[in-house]
Amino acid sequence: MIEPKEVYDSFIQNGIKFFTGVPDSLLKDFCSYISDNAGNENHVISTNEGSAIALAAGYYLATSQPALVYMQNSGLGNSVNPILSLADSEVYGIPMILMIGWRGEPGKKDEPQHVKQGRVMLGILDAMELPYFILDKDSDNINELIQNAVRLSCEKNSPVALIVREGAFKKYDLKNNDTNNYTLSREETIGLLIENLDGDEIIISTTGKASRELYEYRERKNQSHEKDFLTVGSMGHSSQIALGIAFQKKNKKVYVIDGDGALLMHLGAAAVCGTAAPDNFRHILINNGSHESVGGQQTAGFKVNFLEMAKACGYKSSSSAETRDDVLKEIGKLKSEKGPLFLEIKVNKNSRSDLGRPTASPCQNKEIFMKYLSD
Ligand SMILES: Cc1ncc(C[n+]2csc(CCOP(=O)(O)OP(=O)(O)O)c2C)c(N)n1
Repeated sequence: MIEPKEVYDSFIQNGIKFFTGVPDSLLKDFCSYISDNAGNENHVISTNEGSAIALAAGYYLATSQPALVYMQNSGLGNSVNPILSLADSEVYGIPMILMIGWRGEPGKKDEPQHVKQGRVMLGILDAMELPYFILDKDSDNINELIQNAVRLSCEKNSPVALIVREGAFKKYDLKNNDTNNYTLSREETIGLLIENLDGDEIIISTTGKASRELYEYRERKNQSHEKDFLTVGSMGHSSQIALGIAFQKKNKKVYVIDGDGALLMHLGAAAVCGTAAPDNFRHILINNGSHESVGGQQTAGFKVNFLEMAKACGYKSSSSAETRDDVLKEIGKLKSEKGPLFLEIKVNKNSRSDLGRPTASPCQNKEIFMKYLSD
């Protein structure tokens, strides 16, 4: 396995001194090493992989140095437009290295949302005419490989990808793992919400552990999953899935359980919710200030004033909760007031290490969900 330090040092030696991207569980150890060592000026955790490409482009324009953009392969889609219409050698020709975590590699067991993504990824890179190198736990020529990737990127004035296989990096524990003192965890909050709502609400939950926790809650309570849509992939899009339903099912309250990383990834969606959503729409942001599901890397979640943001976007009301009592009080309002409503619940970064995953497939989830909606 490769030491994150070795890869980081090699990037520095080869002239890559600026790092940005969206964290990935498969690249967790490397992302953590960057977080601890690059310094705030040289490392920006971006909200969206496409924004990270643009940030790397700006860095190059100012310094003539390529930057590194890291992402999970799920994020490749977000980055295709700025790769092809900004960085591509036939447009502005901006060199940069893309480090892409290979979820769903053929032959390896992974969650449904990663399987096709993993199978078609190299084909997508080929179609984009993007050169790539592969890094895995047996790679022993790291410096040479990185040197070649950087050289090629600079020669071709084009992004070049380093595809990282699962298990390539040795473990590295984030040292600057900022904790917070909020009393509730995300899982407790989800339980509290579901337990205290009327029980017939539609719930659209965000990508990562929130959906897994909602699924486990229903299992534990022996409840059906028919009212829940788990956004297992498609990070940042839960609110628009919910909105599409809310327009059509005005007799049902529709709740989005969102994450700060996910909301920030496609923040523009909030403007559509606030200005267009019908009064049955409720947006719950569970804010832990981090991408907890993939390693706890910081987001701008605790620096952004989401209440003002929601107001400015046109939500009828926006409020904040931190404690069990606050949440219970706010649930009362969610039940009685007209939406679109926005509630931010600030939580700690705790989660269970034995958290399970949905045993039903996404298609099974969809079928029972659609049946419930149509009844
Ligand atoms: C487009 C895309 N980029 C990255 C990921 C990897 N990913 C899965 S969950 C997650 C973190 C989500 O953070 P947040 O919404 O704050 O929720 P939390 O995990 O903190 O509950 C990330 C980055 C992804 N699934 N899709």
